[in-house]
Amino acid sequence: MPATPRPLDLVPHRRYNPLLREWILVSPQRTQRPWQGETSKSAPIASLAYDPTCYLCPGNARSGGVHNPDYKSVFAFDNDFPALLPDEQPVPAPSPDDSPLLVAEPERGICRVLCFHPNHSLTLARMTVPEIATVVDAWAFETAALGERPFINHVQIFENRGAMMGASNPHPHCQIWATEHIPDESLRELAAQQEYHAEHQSCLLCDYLATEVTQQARIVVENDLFVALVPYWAVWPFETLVLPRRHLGDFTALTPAERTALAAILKAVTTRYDNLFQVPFPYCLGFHQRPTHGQDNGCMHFHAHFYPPLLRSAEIRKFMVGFEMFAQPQRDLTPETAAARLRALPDKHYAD
Ligand code: H2U
Ligand code: ZN
Repeated sequence: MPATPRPLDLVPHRRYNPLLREWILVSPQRTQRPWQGETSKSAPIASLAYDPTCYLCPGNARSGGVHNPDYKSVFAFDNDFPALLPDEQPVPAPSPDDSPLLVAEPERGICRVLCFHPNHSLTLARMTVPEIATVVDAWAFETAALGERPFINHVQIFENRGAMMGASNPHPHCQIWATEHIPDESLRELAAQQEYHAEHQSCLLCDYLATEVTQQARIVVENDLFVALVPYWAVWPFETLVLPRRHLGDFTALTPAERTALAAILKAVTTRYDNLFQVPFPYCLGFHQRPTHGQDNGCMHFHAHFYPPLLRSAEIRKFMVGFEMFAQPQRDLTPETAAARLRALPDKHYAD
């Protein structure tokens, strides 16, 4: 006789990620022991508003010698060490004896850096909503300006926050890489959304959001225009997905009210992250937008992913090793538990 099914928070199971079309293994029985909340000490918040040695602070010389202006809000510049160049860099044609398995092709692009604020010690969590809204405006401006370039097809905006995530500098900033080709991760999400639309005549993320808003179990924080949730298929322990309630494709489509609402959600999520272990929480934040020349036929639902590595304290992080490297992602903490813990945290930053 088949055993009576037990709830998903008790049994090992796998969950499907319909955006990337891959599975994730969830092993909640490994967290059955009561949470003893390893007490990490509160980390000091950086207090230096201006660092004379910082490459990104107003007025300072960058490593290539160029001086930053004495900027008062946001400041964007072409990366001095760009991963891509805007001019065609021809690659050698294959020779007759080359294997068809050795494939290379040229790739053009433009890399930019955007400083969020002149104050070296701030983070998104500790900026005001109007200040973050100015950053959202800059993301929209950069997306539009880069997207107008005929050879640019995709604009990837991302923030590496914290040394643990490889940020080279604590000054609040992000990177923008605009590329000729749509990168694989975006392409996979786009293909999934296009195929879902063809099959259901509706948007994958609109349908998903409706389910999450009904169930509430994985919602972290919501306002009138945006929702932040731990996705059903989250890989990172406290991963979140930020979705506009309205179906729209990129930063440029956001109304002024949506820009403010996005700023408020980003502040609410990053504040809860910092409050979780009472440390400046490391993460990678990335936005997925539609390709710049409308190659998505309107199927792409703009969104942001937060991928934070911390698991149990300021020091104990999740590593993507072993089974994750060789087989598939795995987690112990259920997305529902992660969402409940984030949801229960105060809106007020622990350092304020
Ligand atoms: P990360 O912290 O995510 O590494 O971003 C910082 C970027 O700033 C990095 O790509 C660039 C680096 O190339 N940079 C400059 O363009 N000029 C500088 O003087 C320092 C850093
Ligand atoms: Zn600085």
